[in-house]
Amino acid sequence: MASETPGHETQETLSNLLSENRRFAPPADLAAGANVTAAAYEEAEEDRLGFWERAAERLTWAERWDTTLEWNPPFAKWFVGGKLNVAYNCVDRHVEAGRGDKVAYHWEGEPEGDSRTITYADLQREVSKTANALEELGVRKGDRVAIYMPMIPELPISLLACARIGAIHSVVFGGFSASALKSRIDDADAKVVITADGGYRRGAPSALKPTVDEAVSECPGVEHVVVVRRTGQDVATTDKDVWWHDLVDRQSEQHTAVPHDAEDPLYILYTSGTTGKPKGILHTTGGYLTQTSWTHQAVFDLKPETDVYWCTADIGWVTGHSYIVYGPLANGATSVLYEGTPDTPHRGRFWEVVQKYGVTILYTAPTAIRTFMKWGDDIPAKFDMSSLRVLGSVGEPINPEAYVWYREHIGGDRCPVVDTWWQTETGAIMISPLPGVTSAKPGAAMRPLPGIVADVVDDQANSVPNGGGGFLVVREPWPSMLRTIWGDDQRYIDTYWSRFEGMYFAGDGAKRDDDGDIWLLGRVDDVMLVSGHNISTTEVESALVSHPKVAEAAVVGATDPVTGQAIVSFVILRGSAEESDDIATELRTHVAKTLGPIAKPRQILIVPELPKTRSGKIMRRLLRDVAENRSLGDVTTLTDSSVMNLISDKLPSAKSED
Ligand code: 6R9
Repeated sequence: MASETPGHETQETLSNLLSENRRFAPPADLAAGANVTAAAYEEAEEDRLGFWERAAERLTWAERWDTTLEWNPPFAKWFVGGKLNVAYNCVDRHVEAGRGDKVAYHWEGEPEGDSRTITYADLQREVSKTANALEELGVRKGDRVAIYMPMIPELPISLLACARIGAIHSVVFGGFSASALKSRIDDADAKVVITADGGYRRGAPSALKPTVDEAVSECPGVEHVVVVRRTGQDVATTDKDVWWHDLVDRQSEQHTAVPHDAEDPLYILYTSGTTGKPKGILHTTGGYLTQTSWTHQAVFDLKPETDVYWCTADIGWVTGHSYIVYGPLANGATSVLYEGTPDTPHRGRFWEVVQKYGVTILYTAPTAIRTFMKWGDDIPAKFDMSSLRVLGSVGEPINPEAYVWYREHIGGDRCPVVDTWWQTETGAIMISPLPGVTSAKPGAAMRPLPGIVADVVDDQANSVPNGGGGFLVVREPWPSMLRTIWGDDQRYIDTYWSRFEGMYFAGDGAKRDDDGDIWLLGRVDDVMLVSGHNISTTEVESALVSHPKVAEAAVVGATDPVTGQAIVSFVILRGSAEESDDIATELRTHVAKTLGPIAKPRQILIVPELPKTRSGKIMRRLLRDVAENRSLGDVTTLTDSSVMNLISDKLPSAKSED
């Protein structure tokens, strides 16, 4: 029994309130021809390192490694002594194998009709030219290159050109401010920046270059700025600028890809974390490519000859690095690369793209799925999406209701949905169903992938029994793990390896259900302490989203004189639902019935939007400020800071009952 005293130490680490009985078995034909079967779990169990060695053998190595893993906790080296070139593995080897005419990317610009087809042979030419161009600018192995671009083909080409010469790329999402860009350029000490005049965003050209100029004016270490002409808008130029077309177009199409060490750095990607200065997550070469490519063909059952794969993330996020660029290209996949947003020029744009290219595998985020639910079932129903066969989700816990909607309205009730848990830090998928093996439960990430040793522990670092909740940890090193935080080993140790002795602490809460399957419960910083019970935001949000009138919900704990913290909910209604006086009561009763009275929200606020980061994660910290009537904290990573005004305006009408 948990203590009833607010703020007091409790027995239970995290409550397990939600129960879910639906299960979806893999489709028989998919299971029969699946790339990975249940045997993989046993193989990895018997010989974990041997399992990863076989995964690494899917790549082409110039020199084989001599030691699979060197583990000086918490510093790992994988495939020590091995040499390979990532760009060669992603591009050249497919051309050499006679697949040069195969499409690598169907690129779709935001303006309708603006598209390009890029084959593996095209990619080889473009990457080679770009590698030559960077070398002409003086970029050498180990140098850092900052990349700040829209979702155009030159973006993956730039990543691969850096990888080819062994320069370390640092992609900064094209929506970030000049100061965010400057601090990232500074931290990595980048000498070249690659950007564009602008990109298309919601139907209009949106400038990027002025932001770069502002940032670079305070970064004396930057020697050159390479600018792609995308929108053709007027741009001011500086003496560091060179147009991509002037520089790259005249380069030779030949470039020798020299092999790099398996542990040479591949890239830095900054994650903001909850507080303080962004962390430069460092990924290296051999282990990263091994795990991204293995997971990509396992989790999505990719058949490179026939599948058309589309990950809707931005390459500015890790999902784009691992599952638009490195994983799919290493596997010789054909992918869709889309520049724009889901509602431009209309709300059926994604489904139109699925229909146009015959997309078979779709990988998107819960925030997008809940938005589509809100817009209504009739929109996807207008398109032919019978080509789809596997659906994926990433970025946040997917509420069971959103999962079931995705399965039914996008997947036509025939496609398995894989809920993939991982992080910038993990580099690749860690916990996920396998579409040909797992009987998946809506809302559960299910089991660690073969070769991954993840666990849920209590605050004493003991594994929780089935039915218990706690902290998600990883007990053994994995090939694509971050190697450190760029320039700050101590912060790496403190952030990830100090909470629990000898374990990687992910910062997420999780539970193990009665079958031992894993459910993610949100960031532990967001957990609410109500009358001595630790309640996850995810479970209350999922209960709200299971009400037919609710499209999206975010909950936070606000200080309460009686219960320590009380649950305050922010709710977006579905397109068809009317806001009525009784709705708050109806929803509070619904949550109490679904999860028990302890989880009943004190307040329900109906809002038009929720504050989200640019990768679509809900920023509960800002909602806590609203719920506790504080002035707002840092809003710079919000997609749209005006949503906070819309939400604050709702506060006086907040309904508090009982
Ligand atoms: C890939 C990515 C990582 C955080 C992670 C967790 C949340 C991601 C999830 C999920 C529940 C999933 N997260 N996938 N939570 N279920 N399937 O998103 O990386 O941007 O670094 O975020 O996202 O909280 O810790 P990143």
